[in-house]
Amino acid sequence: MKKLLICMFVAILNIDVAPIYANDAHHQVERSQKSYSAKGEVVSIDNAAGKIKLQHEAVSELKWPGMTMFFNVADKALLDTVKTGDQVEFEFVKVDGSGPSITKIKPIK
Ligand SMILES: [Cu+2]
Repeated sequence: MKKLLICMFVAILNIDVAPIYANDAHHQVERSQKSYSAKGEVVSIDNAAGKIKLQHEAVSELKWPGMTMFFNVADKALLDTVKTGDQVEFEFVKVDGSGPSITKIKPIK
């Protein structure tokens, strides 16, 4: 019984660690915000600014119509995985004050 209690205690501790991590600036976006997925086409890529312009389909969860717009990327390395003209599927989070930020993107084959 004592062992079981310790296990439960450890489990609770682990849960408590997550929010602390979420306050870390680098992990805040991924861990504390809902991400949305959509498909679109790469219109242009701005490596220097870490932005990508996508013509995306409607995102019903956000009540967004299809449109062409810039997205930030969580990691500039993501921009090397796609090129202008690619059909892509991507995931993004909404970041207060700085617009949507892509966390995953890949060409549709
Ligand atoms: Cu849009």
